[in-house]
Amino acid sequence: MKNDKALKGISKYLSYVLRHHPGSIDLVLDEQGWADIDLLLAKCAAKNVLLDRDDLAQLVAQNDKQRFAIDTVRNKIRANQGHSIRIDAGLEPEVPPAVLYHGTAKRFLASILKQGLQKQNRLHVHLSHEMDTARNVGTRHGIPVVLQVDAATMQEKGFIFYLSENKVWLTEEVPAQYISYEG
Ligand code: HQG
Repeated sequence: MKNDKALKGISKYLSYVLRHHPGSIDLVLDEQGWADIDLLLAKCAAKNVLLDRDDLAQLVAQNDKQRFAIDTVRNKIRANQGHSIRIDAGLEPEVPPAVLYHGTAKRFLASILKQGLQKQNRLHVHLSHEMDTARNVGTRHGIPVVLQVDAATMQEKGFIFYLSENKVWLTEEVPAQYISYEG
């Protein structure tokens, strides 16, 4: 069993590898973003990152945001969302709540209100059902601002929303006319 601090380190490392840079440890993901667990552990070991299957099981079970999933036969692991590399997570369109939130930093506000929310390096714009979650995401970037997204109207107009396994709402972009904020 690893302690919380060690698990957080592993979570960050595996987020980096499984969402953005599998090539950094010479790993190849399949089209759905899955990594073979034995291969992943061997490649991590080659970089002196020592993990075993129990660590991964603990990580999946205890991760605060359910960032990772292990397949039913326990051979493969993947990140649930947040990728910059192109993978097909097999997400089906879902009807979003009428309002979704996006947390960002104050310094991005002018640009966002002009250009809308862009997915930047990731595959999607990330939105959340809860304002508090959005505020925490914003804090990662600086002084937080929570934007309100009129998801109901977007959906009516044909924008597609997905819900990741760990309950993050995802969409391609949010044009500025659907964004509002207080303050
Ligand atoms: C901003 C975490 C200027 C956008 C979280 C954000 C999330 C613009 C930043 C997940 C812009 C991109 C993703 C525009 C968007 N002009 N800035 N037109 N459009 N931005 O990290 O949503 O802990 O790629 O507001 O919980 O912050 O890693 O996206 O500030 O779900 O599991 O560009 O990462 O999950 O930043 O975070 P990011 P995000 P984990």
